[in-house]
Amino acid sequence: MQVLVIWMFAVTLGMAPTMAEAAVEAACGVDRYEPNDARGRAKSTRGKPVEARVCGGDVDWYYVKLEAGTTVEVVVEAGDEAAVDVGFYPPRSRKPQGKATRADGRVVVRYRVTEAAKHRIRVSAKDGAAVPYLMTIRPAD
Ligand SMILES: [Ca+2]
Repeated sequence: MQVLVIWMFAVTLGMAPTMAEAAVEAACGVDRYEPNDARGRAKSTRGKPVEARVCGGDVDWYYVKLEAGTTVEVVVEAGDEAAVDVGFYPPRSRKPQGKATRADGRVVVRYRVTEAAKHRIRVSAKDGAAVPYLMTIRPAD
């Protein structure tokens, strides 16, 4: 009882995760890129494939530095192309850009880079279930 009261007090002060937040983390599991739930907390892909997971209530933000004049593909393999959404955000863009295709368990977003800068990627789940995925960013051929 005493622990519950202390926890409720901590939640009230915004110090402890609420039940809903704790449930989301438990359902998704924690991957090495968390916390990355907001655009301002986007994590670098470090030029490597990203293995992570999303679920309802958890979104993942990443950034990657790209050179102007190249066309890139962001490939998110999730086993089911209908399970995830992928948004590609050039600098200052509030709306996702690029051409997305869904097939073979993958979502691919293709974009021609016009500015050498950080570009951001948002991965989210279509519904509540946890979705593990592998994301790679590669030059389009
Ligand atoms: Ca996240």
